[in-house]
Amino acid sequence: MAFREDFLWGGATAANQCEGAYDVDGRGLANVDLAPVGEDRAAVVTGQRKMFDFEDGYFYPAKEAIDMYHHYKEDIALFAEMGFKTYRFSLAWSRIFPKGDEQEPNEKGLEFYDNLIDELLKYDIEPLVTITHFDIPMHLVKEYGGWRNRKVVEFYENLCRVIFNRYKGKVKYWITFNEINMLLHAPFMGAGICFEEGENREQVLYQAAHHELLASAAATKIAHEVDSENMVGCMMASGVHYPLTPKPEDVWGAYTSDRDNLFFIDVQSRGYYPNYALKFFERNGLDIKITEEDKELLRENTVDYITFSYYNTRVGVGDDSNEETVESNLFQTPDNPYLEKTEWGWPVDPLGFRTTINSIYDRYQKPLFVVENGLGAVDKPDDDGYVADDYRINYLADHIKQMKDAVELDGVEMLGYTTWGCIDLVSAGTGEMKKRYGFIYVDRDNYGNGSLERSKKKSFDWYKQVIASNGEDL
Ligand code: BGP
Repeated sequence: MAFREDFLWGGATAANQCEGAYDVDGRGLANVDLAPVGEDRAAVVTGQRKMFDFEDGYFYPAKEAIDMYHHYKEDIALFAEMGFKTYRFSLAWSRIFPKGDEQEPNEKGLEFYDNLIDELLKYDIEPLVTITHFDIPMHLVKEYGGWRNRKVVEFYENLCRVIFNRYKGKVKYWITFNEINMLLHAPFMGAGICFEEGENREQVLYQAAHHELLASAAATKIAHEVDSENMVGCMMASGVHYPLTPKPEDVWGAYTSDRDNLFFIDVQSRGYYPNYALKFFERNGLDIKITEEDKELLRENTVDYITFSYYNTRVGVGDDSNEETVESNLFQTPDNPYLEKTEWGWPVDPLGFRTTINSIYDRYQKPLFVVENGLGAVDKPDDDGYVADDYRINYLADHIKQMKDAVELDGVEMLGYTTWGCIDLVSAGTGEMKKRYGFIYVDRDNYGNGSLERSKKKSFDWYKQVIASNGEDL
């Protein structure tokens, strides 16, 4: 058997993409509520277009999403039926601290997570909790400038103290920031940052990055103090870069692009800023405020395990290249003609998954946990409402095979695997509902029409069998 007996099979979601109920039970407004579906979304999530309140003429999908807030029992029952060993979800910060800077949390918001966690435990499903998945209370964005402000580290610590104490003995696996490296690509979504005219973007971004790294180390410290059983992980959007050609400049370009992605994990896993980053700051005249105490905090509080999302690989080129790029998952990358693409133009690369897993494991030698992988596709229910999603089954089977090789043939230590969007939800990149990842179909369209009824797709039974056979029966 390739996978360990207690391998954690399951699925993953994020609060703002599924919960809805954006203003229920005292929840405050969050950055992610304000990302509309459609063309302007990209400008908003990247911080180029300020949207600090709902505006007419836009549809904001996170407001209701798939209303998991009111459907969680039904949804968890379906996860249990598939045999989930774990379920990865995130806490909406603004449910717990509606403004972010209060002293006392919102009891009603916490109650929702109490119930959700108890419901999971009822079925022996291990909660895997992302503390922040692209969300920050809007009050912290408006009043403090989001993660550019060091004060936000304290507010995040307050949040951590509350949840680690409250869920002590119930939740063991934590993730501090979803895809922390996305801060560089989608600053508003990743860190509540909008740019002012003429600002030095890199200065702002790397200072905010330092604050998130500090907050992550502080969270790790608090988690271990509250309960030594706690396991705290970091999380990156992964995918190795292949050189466009064997030309040394392209190879170097691919190498450094990988390193740009790994920068955050380097700090979280090793506990210090790598020299290449310090040199980069120096060369570009960036003045990143890092105190001696900060260095100590980072050094003493490295993560216990490493998690990542994997959707595709990318292509790296030399600085001198004029190669055209295409957009894929908010990254700009030259096309890889050897790979098939999804309906949204994302390359499909199962072997690249094995390469990526190995490259991360080689570098850190810590247990890995794949917490996102999956295929975003348009599903067409037949007359009976059934979705025969063989394309999704094939995609996942091909990727799981490669993960299996990484474990069985390469000896990578792997804790678990959660597919992204185990139930259909709102897409982070586009805000669309029609970009579906789930084993469970949700009747809802891009603009909020539909009954919200849940139904099993073909992949539901397939994944059930994968879990029951511990990954043998693909
Ligand atoms: C990751 C995010 C998720 C998720 C996924 C799929 O970057 O962590 O939140 O949505 O990508 O992306 P998309 O929803 O754009 O298809």
